[in-house]
Amino acid sequence: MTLTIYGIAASRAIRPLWAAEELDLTYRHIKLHHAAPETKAPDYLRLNPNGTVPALEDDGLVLFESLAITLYLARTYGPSRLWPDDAADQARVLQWTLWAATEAEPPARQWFHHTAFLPPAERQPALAAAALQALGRRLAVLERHFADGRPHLLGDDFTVADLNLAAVLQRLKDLGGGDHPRLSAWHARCLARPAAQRAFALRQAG
Ligand SMILES: N[C@@H](CCC(=O)N[C@@H](CS)C(=O)NCC(=O)O)C(=O)O
Repeated sequence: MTLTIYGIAASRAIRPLWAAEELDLTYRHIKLHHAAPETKAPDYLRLNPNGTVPALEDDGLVLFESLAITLYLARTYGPSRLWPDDAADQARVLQWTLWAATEAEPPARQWFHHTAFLPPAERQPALAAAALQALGRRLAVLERHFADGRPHLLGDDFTVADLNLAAVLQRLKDLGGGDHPRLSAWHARCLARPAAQRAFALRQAG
């Protein structure tokens, strides 16, 4: 069966789409909108019981959780590319991916919800400000991490850890990234990759 990615590019499906582009994979893209009723219908809930996007099908394997999907694609199709060979580096990929999910994404999401996503009447500026403050501490950690001039999270090579964190911090400029030059340079470097450009261009294509 063809590798299939469910979810429009203007959703967290951008993460597996970007990984698939990095790995030059042939894949089927089902442009399922996250608000579409189909996401809550039995056929789709069999793939992702959460009723959210993305989901992935690959030769009998069904997966949800965007960052688990990118890790799977990197390990399966990218040894020595997105997925490092060395066990210590693999542990660092997991470290930064879990950090992206647990430290960076919750405040980034809270900020987005209370500045753009929720209807204006439901937005709480105090929660948006608290999210930015919480994020500031995390961004400072990253700025210090890049202080030695390393181009990517693990060192010289771009890995799926960079992809995961850069995608989670896709609104870095609005989140205070401008105060962190090395972090901003890393982020720009990741998003300038041809595969990232191809994946994000899918947002324009609908
Ligand atoms: N932790 C999940 C979150 C998935 C998620 O919440 N996706 C959003 C779109 S970006 C969604 O489908 N929302 C629809 C809903 O919650 O009903 C992941 O990373 O895959």
